Amino acid sequence: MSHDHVPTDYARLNGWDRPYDVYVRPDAPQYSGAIVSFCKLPLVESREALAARKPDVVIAGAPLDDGVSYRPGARFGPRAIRQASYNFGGHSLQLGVQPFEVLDVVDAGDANVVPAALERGHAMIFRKVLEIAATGAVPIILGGDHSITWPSASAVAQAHAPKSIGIVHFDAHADTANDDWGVLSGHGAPMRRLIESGAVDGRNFVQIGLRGYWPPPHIFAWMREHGLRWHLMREIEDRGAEAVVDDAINEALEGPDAIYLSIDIDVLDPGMAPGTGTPEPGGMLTRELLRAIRRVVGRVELAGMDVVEVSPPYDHAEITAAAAHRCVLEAISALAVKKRDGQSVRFEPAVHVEVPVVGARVHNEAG
Ligand SMILES: [Mn+2]
Repeated sequence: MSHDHVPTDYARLNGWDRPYDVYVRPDAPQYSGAIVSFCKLPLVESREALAARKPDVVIAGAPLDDGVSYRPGARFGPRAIRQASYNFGGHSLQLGVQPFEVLDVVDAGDANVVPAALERGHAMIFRKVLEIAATGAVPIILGGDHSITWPSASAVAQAHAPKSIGIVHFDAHADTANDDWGVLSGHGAPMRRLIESGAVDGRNFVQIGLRGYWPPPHIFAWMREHGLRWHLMREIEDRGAEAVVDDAINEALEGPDAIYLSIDIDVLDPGMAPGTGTPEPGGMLTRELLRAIRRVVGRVELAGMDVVEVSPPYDHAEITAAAAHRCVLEAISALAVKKRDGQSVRFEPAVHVEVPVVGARVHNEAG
C-alpha cells in the first residue's frame, strides 16, 4: 500500500503561478493563434458584415494557380503572405504613420476557390472582389497566379462604373498574350482580356519592369495598336527606378479616374524573390519596388490592388512572401497618410452594384 502524500504543486514550485500579463488576440505574438489574418487584422468574411462595417481597406486571398504556364504553387500564396511578418505593421518608419490607427482595415478571408476549375475560380474571385468593392472599400487581393487580375480588376471596374479605372502593372512579363496554348484565361493573357472586354482601356495601361525573352514582337505590336505604354527594365537600368516610376505615374494619371495597381512579384530580381512561377533574372530591387508603391499610391486615387505570383514551394526563408507582405503594407501606409491628411480613401459607388449570390448552387462543373 502506497502511503498518502501531498502532490507537488509544480506551478508554485517553478513560479508558473505568477500573475503574468494575459495577452489576447490580436496582441499575442504574430506567430501564435490558430487564425492567420493579415497583420492579425479582424477577420470579416461575410458580405453582410462587410457591408455593415464599411471598412477603408479589405484584404482578401485568391488562392488559385490553375492558370500558370510553368511552376505552380501560387495557390499557397495568400496564406504565406499573410504570415510573412514578425510584427503587426503598426508604425511605418518610411512614411511616419501608424496605418491601423488611421484606417479601418479588415481581412475578408479567401475567395471560394477549388482546384482544377479555372473558370469557376475566376467567377468566385470576381464575386468576392465585387462584394468588397461594392462597400466602397479598397480591395487588396493576395494571389494566386496573375490570371486572377482579370476577374479582380473587372470587379473593381464594375464597382467604379461609370468612372474609369487604369492599371499600373509591375511585372517582368506583359501578360498580354491572346492565349496560353489555346487557353484564353491563363496567366499570360489577363491584361488582354481586360482590354478586350472593355474593363480597362489600353491607353490607361502602364507597365513597368518588362524584361527577358517574352512576349514576341507581334504581341508588342498588338499592345502598341491598343495604346498601352510600357517601361522596360533596360530603361530602369539607364535612368533609375525613380525617374521611370515618376514618368509611369504621370502617364497613368492621363485619363482614368482611379488606378488599379497590379504587382507581379516577379518584377523583382529572382535573387530577391525566388519563390515565383516564372522567374526572370535582372529585375528590380525590393527597396525600389516598395518605394515605387508608396509613390504610386500617394499620387493616384487607388481603386484596388493585387500582389500575385508568390509561389511558396519555390521560396527560400520566406524572402518572397515577406516582400509581398510589405508591398501590401506600403500601400496601406500610403493610404493612411492620405486619410490622416484629410482625404477619403474610400469611394462611393455611383450606381447600385449587383453582386451575384454565392451559394450552394455554384458547383464545380468538372466534379
Ligand atoms: Mn504577370
